[in-house]
Amino acid sequence: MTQSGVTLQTHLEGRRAKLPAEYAPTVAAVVDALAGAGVQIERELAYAALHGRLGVAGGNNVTGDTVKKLDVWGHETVVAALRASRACAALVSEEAPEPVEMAEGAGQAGLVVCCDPVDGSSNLDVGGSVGTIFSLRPGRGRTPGGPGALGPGDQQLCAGYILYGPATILVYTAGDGTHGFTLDRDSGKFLLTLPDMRVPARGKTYGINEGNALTWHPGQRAYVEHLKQKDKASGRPYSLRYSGAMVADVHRTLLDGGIFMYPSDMAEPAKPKPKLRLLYEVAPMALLAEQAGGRASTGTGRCLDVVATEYHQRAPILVGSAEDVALAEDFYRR
Ligand code: FBP
Repeated sequence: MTQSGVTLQTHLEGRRAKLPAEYAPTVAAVVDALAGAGVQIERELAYAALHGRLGVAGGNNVTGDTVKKLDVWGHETVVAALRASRACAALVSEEAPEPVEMAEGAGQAGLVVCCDPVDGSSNLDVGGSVGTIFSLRPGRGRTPGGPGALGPGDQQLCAGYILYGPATILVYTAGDGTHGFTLDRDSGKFLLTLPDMRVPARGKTYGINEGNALTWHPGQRAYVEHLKQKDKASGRPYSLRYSGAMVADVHRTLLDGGIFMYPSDMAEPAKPKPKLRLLYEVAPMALLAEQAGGRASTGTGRCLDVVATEYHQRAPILVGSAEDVALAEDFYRR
């Protein structure tokens, strides 16, 4: 990890040529706004207990999760930052049942942002790592802007996450590789420390909630059993690493290799039940992984080929090292 002195803003400027000309300025403005929201969120995480902002807000969100006070606060912070950017036409957020339309950014170059303001909420009250996940799609000047979020994952212009751990790290792609920045808490600036991240072809760790094993597809179960078998040549057994926050688990996987998996609940084989949300969890992580030379699969196909038809649609994901994900898919086919 090197400290290059290159700021996120300068780096975004350098990506302009890779983006459709009309959207380059708004992509830079929105990522900058989300970075600003991230600085506020990372600060509030440190003070949440002192501000009485731990614990539940009461009620569930549209996907049935218990909503934490910081989920609501995080959502409102993201909404305010995106409105102020005047570059966002609509926001699809985990914490809002319908898209939040934003007249401020409804111009031709306005973007539709999909966001999980606080990912890993179950870690909030226990001091674990959490994150923010975002994805940017062209708004095409439509009003309402929300429907611009729907469609396959390849329509994403940009995707990223902010990891709130010992350090605060922002990782993004604008279709030209995946790059990581560390927050300099003194200046409040994100500085390039992980240029052009490359996922190792194969890893030594796997991440999955083993507690769900009885509901997995038989191929999924056989693959995880395979990872536990002793075989020096293939580096097995792999070690289990699972933090409870997708951002933290995917970040480790992009750096060290290996595979993170949240497969569908197949208790009713005819009605697979995935957990993670396509627009603001699965699709952005899939784009980041592919842009870093990795792979992201549903088990039976490419995550980025999954077409979103609903805002809070769910999808399975196996993401990480290309060879590990390919082998997992092979087990699904057997
Ligand atoms: P939210 O916290 O945003 O709802 O995210 C879902 C999530 O917490 C992921 O970050 C994580 O990978 C997964 O759910 C953990 O699920 P489980 O508790 O079922 O293992």
